[in-house]
This record gives sequence, C-alpha cells and structure tokens, in this order.
Amino acid sequence: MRRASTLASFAVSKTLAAAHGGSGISVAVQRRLLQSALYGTSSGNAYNRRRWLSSLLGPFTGSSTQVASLGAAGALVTVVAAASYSQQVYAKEPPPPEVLPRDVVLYQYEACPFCNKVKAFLDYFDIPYKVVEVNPISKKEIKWSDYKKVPILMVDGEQLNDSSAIIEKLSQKIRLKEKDDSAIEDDEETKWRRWVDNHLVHVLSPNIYRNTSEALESFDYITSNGNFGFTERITVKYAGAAAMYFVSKNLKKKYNITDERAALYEAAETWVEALSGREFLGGSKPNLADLAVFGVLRPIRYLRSGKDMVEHTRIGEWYTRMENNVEPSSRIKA
Ligand SMILES: N[C@@H](CCC(=O)N[C@@H](CS)C(=O)NCC(=O)O)C(=O)O
Repeated sequence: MRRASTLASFAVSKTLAAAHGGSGISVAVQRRLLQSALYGTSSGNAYNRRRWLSSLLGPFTGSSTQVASLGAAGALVTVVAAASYSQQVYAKEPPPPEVLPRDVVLYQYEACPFCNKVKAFLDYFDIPYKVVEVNPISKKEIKWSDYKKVPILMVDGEQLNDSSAIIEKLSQKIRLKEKDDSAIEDDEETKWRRWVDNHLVHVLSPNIYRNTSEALESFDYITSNGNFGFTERITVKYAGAAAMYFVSKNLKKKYNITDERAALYEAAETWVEALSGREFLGGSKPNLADLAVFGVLRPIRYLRSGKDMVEHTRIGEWYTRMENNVEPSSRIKA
C-alpha cells in the first residue's frame, strides 16, 4: 500500500512538474509542493502525511406577522395575520453582548471537517467571524504561525489551535461552561465529542475517496471551494483524487474498516441511537456534541456518500433540524 501511495504521489508529481514546466521550479521543489498539496506537510511522519487530504476533506423559518389596514364601508378594519411557514421554529443562542468576542478570524480550508466543526459552533452561537481561506500548498496565509494545521482561530488577537481546544476555549469565553473540567469529564456530551474526534472523522475519508468517481467528486468540491491557483486547481483535482483513492485504502486498514459504507451507516445509526428519541443530544436544543457531529458531516452531506448516508439511515431528520438551527451562517462576507 505504501508502494501504491508512493506511485500515486510520483504520478501526481509528474503532473505538477509538467504544469510548472518552464516556471523555474526544480523537480525536487515541485515534489515538495506536491507532498504539501497532498499530505499537508513536507516533513511530517507518514501518518501525518496521509492525514492531510483525508482531513481536507469542509431558512430560518420564523413566523411573519403582517399588519394590514383595510377600509370597508367607512370603517377601518385592522387585520393581524400571523403566518408560520414551518412546523418548527428554531432559535440560535447568541451570547450576551458583554462576552461576545469583537474580532474573530478563522484560518481554514473550506472542506476541512475540523474547520467545519468550529464554524458550526460560531454559526450556532451567532458569533460573527471573518474567514481566511488558506492555500494548502503554500500555506502562505499562516506563514506567521508555528502551528501549521487548520483550523486556527484568532479571537481578539489570541491564537487558538485545534478544533476541540478552540471550542473548549470559546465555550469558556462566552460562559457556556460554568462547570469545572472534572465534572464534565464523563458526561454524555464529552463522550460523544470524543467519539467524533476518535471515530467519526476516520470513517469519512475512506467513503469520499472510495472509488475513482467519488474521489473526483470530492476533489471537485475541494478545489472549487478552496484557495487554489488556476493550475493548482486542475492538477490537484485529478492528481489528488488519484492519490487519495490509494491512500484511503491504507486508512481503511489503519482504522480496521472493511466496508466503508457500512461503517458510515453504522456510525450514523449509532448517533441516532445516542439521541434516544430526543430532538438533539442536548434535548430541545443542540449541545456541543450535536454541533461536532453536524460540523464534520457538513462537508460530505451533499456528496454521494452523504446522500447515501441520509438515504440508508435514520440520521436525515436530525441533520435537517441541525441545518435549521445552525444556518444562516454568522460569517462576515469579505
Ligand atoms: N486535531 C486537529 C486536526 C486538524 C487537521 O488535521 N487539519 C488538517 C486539515 S482538515 C490540516 O491542517 N492538515 C495539514 C497538515 O497536517 O499539515 C483539529 O481538530 O483541529
């Protein structure tokens, strides 16, 4: 398998070399760029290298009240009509203004599940944030940072790294968490947040790259939504899809997955079971585990694998409830 991924990487580096032909970049540098493009690091260990692409892969219905004044036979009749366009009205949970951070900037890859986990949190708690889309090859947007992964969140000048740590810190900042750490260590929410990081995210890559057409679909999504130059977009799309097809086979072995779709469906059903008939794990409103599951599933939801998951499991209703709660985004458009 190592050989397969090396071959794929070699094939991709040839493609990049051709694409950069005449640009004055040496083959060795091109290959380093390629390593970064495909594995997110040029110097990390094999596990980290494999993780990059695997992890790259990221209406409010209120009631409207209308007041109409109508004149009839000399009399003024006022009609107040309340129209509800949906069965269920959801609400976000904005923090009190005194704890709302003033300047929040997310460094991210649009299709990265960890970044989407952070976005689900920011969106649900209605915390306005700017986004800097990082180029996964040059990473020039995070050159200033020692930590080279995304998400990175700058909160009023303070750098926060790692999706779970970011969410933990933000929860404290907006005073969501009053309990001390030992009290939450074993609670249901913590247990399922860990399940997302330790299990659910590992099931995603083998699914979205499981065959050539799904790998291409995924890379079309990644390259259309990410920060890539024109040539990078084309080369990364095809070369990346080819490489990740092989790498995902390795990931299956690493995480003991035999049938990736069965594993995805099983994870979705496990989550539905955890809900035990509740609207959300948090009861009538989402908690951090709901937001984490939703966040990492968001980039795959409308890919073939996500559609299959909704079609073949009972997760769809919960997912739609989450969409209704988390959207619209609080992202500040540049
Ligand atoms: N545990 C980290 C994982 C972050 C991570 O692996 N991010 C990927 C993108 S989805 C990354 O930046 N990879 C680049 C690299 O490994 O160099 C988190 O939860 O934020």
